Formats: sequence, C-alpha cells, structure tokens
Amino acid sequence: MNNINIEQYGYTEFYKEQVNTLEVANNELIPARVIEVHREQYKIVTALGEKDAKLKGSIFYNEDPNIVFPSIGDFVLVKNNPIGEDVIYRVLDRKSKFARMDSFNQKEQVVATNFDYVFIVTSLNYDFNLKRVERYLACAWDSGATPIIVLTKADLCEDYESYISEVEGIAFGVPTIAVSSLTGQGFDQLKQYTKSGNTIVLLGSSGVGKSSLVNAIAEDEVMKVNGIREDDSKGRHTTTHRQLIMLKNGTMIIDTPGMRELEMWVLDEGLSATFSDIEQLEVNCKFTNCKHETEPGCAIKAALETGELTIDRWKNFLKLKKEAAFAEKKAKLLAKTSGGKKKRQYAR
Ligand SMILES: Nc1nc2c(ncn2[C@@H]2O[C@H](COP(=O)(O)OP(=O)(O)O)[C@@H](O)[C@H]2O)c(=O)[nH]1
Ligand SMILES: [Mg+2]
Ligand SMILES: [Zn+2]
Repeated sequence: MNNINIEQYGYTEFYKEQVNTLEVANNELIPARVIEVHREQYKIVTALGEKDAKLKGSIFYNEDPNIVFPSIGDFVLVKNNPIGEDVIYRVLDRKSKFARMDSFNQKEQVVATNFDYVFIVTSLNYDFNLKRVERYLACAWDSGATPIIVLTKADLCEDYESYISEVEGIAFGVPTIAVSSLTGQGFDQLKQYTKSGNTIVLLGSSGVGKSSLVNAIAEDEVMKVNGIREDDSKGRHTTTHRQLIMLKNGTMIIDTPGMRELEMWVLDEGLSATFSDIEQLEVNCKFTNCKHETEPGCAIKAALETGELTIDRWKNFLKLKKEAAFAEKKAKLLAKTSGGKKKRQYAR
C-alpha cells in the first residue's frame, strides 16, 4: 500500500499549521496517524503506507511530566525508517479527545483522539434511557467533537417519532436520527456524517447495535455482532483491540475497549445524580447496611410496595450499579498491570 494521501486520514489545516509553526516542515519528520496501539508498539499510517512505529526514547522517557504520549487517532511526527520501524518524535495538538482519570496512577488516560463525531447510540427498545443519553451528551460535548444521537432498531419500534421528540427535548439542536441496521432505514440521513476523511467514535451500552451500525455503514462485515455464533462469523475480519479502521467509503471508526471503560466511568459519575431519589430512600432503611432484600424496616421495599418507586426504575438502578462496579474493578486491574510497566521505563 504505497503513496497514501494522508489527508484522507483526516490530516487537515489544523495539524498542518502546527507543523508549519514548529518549523519542522523542511526536516526529515513526516506526519502520520496512529491507527493501532499495543503497549509500546504503534501502527501508524504515513504517506508511505502502514508502518510499525516506536517512541523516540530520549524524548518520551526523560522525566518530563508534560510529555504527551500517542493514543489512538493521534497525528504524530515520525522519522521514516525504510528498513525498520518508524520513530515517533511528537504528538500534534488534538482537536478532540476522550479521557478518563486513572485513579490508580493519578493520571489522565486518553482513550481516543481526533474524532469529528460522537455517535451516541441507544436502541429504541428496552434500552432506551433519556438520562443516559443526557450523560453521554455531556461527555461528547466535553470531548470537543460534535454529538449525533442515533436511535437504533427502529424496526422494533412502532412509535419512534415520540422517542425522537423526547430526545430532542433534552438535546437541543443535536441531530437525532432513527435507524435500522436491518432494513437500512435512516442511513441516508447518516451519510452527511459518514464521509471520507471523517472519524467517528461510538458511545453506547453493549447490545444497542453499535457493531451492526458500523457494518451497515461499511456495507461490509467489519465488526462482530453479538449473539452470532462463532461458526457463522468465520472468515470475517473482526476488530480486536484499539484500532482506527478505515471503511471502504473512507469513513474512519475508532474502536477501542477503552471506550467501554470510559462509558462505565461516565455512568458511574452520573449514577448518584440520576438516582438521588433512591439514595434518599436508602437513608430511611432501618439498617445502615440494608441490602434491600429481606431486612425488616427496608424503605426501598416499602417504596416499591406503594409504587413511590417503580420496579423498572429500581431494576435499572441495580443494573447500572452492577455495571459501574464491574467497570471500576476492571479499570483498576488494567491500571495496575500497565502502570507498573511504565514506572520501570521512567527509571531508565
Ligand atoms: N431488529 C434489529 N436488531 C438489531 C439491529 N441492530 C442490531 N440488532 C441486534 O442487536 C444485537 C446486538 O447488536 P450489536 O451490533 O452486536 O450491538 P453492540 O453490542 O452495541 O455492538 C444483535 O443481536 C443484533 O442482531 C436493528 O437495527 N434491528
Ligand atoms: Mg459490538
Ligand atoms: Zn433497605
């Protein structure tokens, strides 16, 4: 794959200007985009094609606490090595990013960068949850990119117009599009965003149809859909880890497991705020460690009986709480393994 036009990967004036002011335009460094991240190993794409790359040690491991490490989607400056790995010298300023605080290392963990649109994906069946959309929206605005709300599985919903107006009530001016990856409904409305040179990140719970959506945009099976037996998906090239994938039409999708953790973190942050009524009820349980199961004097059970608290809301709370706890456990575990490794490198 020779002589790629790096502009197809979203290398715009925003990045070019930075390179010009750095006065590196005439030296040997060339721009590249990071399309895969594996610990210290990177896969990048430059005008010369896809290459493996590593960091310039004297720049990245020199005790400078402000040094920015490349993440998926980053534009970087590299020195081409015709017989081996390219060497990354610098990360260019980002136009958007998703990051979460890694509480273990007290460091910001960047999950994805330089995307144009955040597709906030929620399905029109049981998963539909306005509060959740609200939190995703806040997160998307923070990122610096433009949110688009995508309501999936329109084929399963008779009255999606009312859902759309509900969403529009909380998301002023944010495009809200109902789609079905099964029937193709709504995809002509998505086309203005899924264009060559654009990078998209998808945010949404598991099962809402993100992979199906990407496949439908790609008109190709680029991602594994949940619930399809292994045998059936043989031969499909499924995405694995921290990738930026280029679809045939030139749209790029950032697909990273980090998004899942980010999402859980967002949910956790919002959990207390969203369910403050439940937290207020809990205060009235007879026992401070009440599990709201069989304990006497349980205020939650009483509220469920009177209908003050609906079963649906209670179940939703329990489900989100469980997801958030799981994500936190996993994030801590991840932080432990990658954190230890990095510290050793700094000591060099
Ligand atoms: N009826 C219907 N089912 C869908 C649609 N999109 C996805 N699904 C189903 O929803 C399930 C989860 O889809 P998947 O794309 O793996 O969701 P993800 O976890 O968000 O990536 C699968 O069983 C899909 O077949 C849709 O537009 N209509
Ligand atoms: Mg998926
Ligand atoms: Zn209780």
